[in-house]
Amino acid sequence: MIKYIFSIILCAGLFTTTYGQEIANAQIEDKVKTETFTVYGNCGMCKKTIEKSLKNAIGVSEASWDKESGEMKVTFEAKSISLDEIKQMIADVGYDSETHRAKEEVYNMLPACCQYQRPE
Ligand SMILES: [Cu+2]
Repeated sequence: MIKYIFSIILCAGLFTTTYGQEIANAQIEDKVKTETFTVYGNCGMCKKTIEKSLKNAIGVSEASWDKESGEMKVTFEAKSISLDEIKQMIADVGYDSETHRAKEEVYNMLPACCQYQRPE
């Protein structure tokens, strides 16, 4: 009888662990995000600079900027990098977003053709 009860407990324990693991895995997958936001810029050269700024960013698997719409699309792992950090990396190479502004001196170092109209 004791053996019987023990095996039931063991089974329940095993089930809970497997189930818990599955939930954990699903949560990790959930954390691969794709976010879209505006980055101000002008031309194809801006595109290169903006996209290159995230090339070596750990956790970023895809980054593309559209020069017509100014739309930046980034796919990243939320456990490795935050949207905030991503926007900061873009600002660090001279490009503004709605929430992160590039430093004046970095902006001024952009080639003349890339000196886009900055948002207020
Ligand atoms: Cu440009």
